[in-house]
This record gives sequence, structure tokens and C-alpha cells, in this order.
Amino acid sequence: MTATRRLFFALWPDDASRRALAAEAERLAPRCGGYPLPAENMHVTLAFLGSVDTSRLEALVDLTQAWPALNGEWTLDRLGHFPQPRIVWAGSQTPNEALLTLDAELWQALSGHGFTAPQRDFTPHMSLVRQADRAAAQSRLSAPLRWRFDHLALVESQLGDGGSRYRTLANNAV
Ligand code: 2AM
Repeated sequence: MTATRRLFFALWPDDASRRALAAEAERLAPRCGGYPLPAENMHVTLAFLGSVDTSRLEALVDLTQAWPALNGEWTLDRLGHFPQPRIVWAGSQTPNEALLTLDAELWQALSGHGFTAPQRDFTPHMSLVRQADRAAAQSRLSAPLRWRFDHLALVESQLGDGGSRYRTLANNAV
């Protein structure tokens, strides 16, 4: 049997932004019928790779570490709901071009390593509440949050009883 790791690329906001998002998640969870995600889990998933053979890990670490420095900014100002998989999330009214470009460039680079981008459109979002049966009553975030994304992370997701745990395996931070 070959060993695999569940991997994805993500942007991880600074501590203060993650705390603000976790507070929003706590506020929303009782109204949406789900459970709030903790501050340490707040992130934006870019390329989700799923189960990857460990023999491919080194190339992904190299790709991540060699990725050019990021200098982007994203303002979260809207709330959304994915009825399936039951997530209430924060995102933006206006598409963030830098983020969309980054995702496209990442998949372009990953295609050179045999990974294929999903067919569906990319909706950048930060999941706040899981198992959420209802959307939030309002479609705006109570206080818009502007944060800078300055590094790309290769992350492993470990599924456990208490929810997902994430571990950064590599990043391109200087
Ligand atoms: P989510 O926050 O919208 O659930 C680790 O599981 C991360 O990868 C989560 O941020 C999750 O996004 C995302 N993810 C899980 N399964 C996915 C899939 N099949 N396609 C895209 N992203 C996925």
C-alpha cells in the first residue's frame, strides 16, 4: 500500500484577522445551525489536491518554496452559504483579480506536475461555520475585514474526531 497525504495550497491570514473571523463565526453559528471554526483554522484554500502519494511531496515543497513573493490584499465584506457542503463563509462582493490570477498560475504550475485543475469556477472564500443548515440572515459581513496575503502555504489536512487539523509543510515566506 502506498502512503498518501491530504494536501492543499492556502493563504493563511495574520493572527488578528483570524481572531476577528473566528469571532464572526461564533456570532453566526447559532443562527446558521452549525459549529464555528476556530481562529487557527481560518484560511483561503487555493488548489486543493486531495490525497497525494508521498513520493510527490518533495516536488510540491520545492514548488512552494520557489514561488515568487506575494503582495496581495483582500477585503472580506460579504457572507455566503454553500448548501452542500453546508458551509457559511466570508468572501467579497467584488472578485479579487490578484487572487484569481494566483490560483490560475498555481494550477498552471501544478499541471506540470501532473495535477489537474477542477472544472468548477473558483469562489475564493474563508469557511466560518460548518454543518450550517441556513445561510446567515444578512449577506454583508458585520465589519469588513481587509488583510494582506504575503505568503503561499502548502498544507496537510488531518481529519480527526474534533474536526480538521492543518499543518503547514512549506511556504514561500522570506
Ligand atoms: P472548505 O473550507 O470550503 O471546506 C482542507 O480540507 C481545505 O480544502 C478546506 O479549506 C476545504 O474547503 C478545502 N476542500 C476540501 N475538499 C475540497 C474539494 N473537494 N475541493 C476543493 N476544496 C476542498
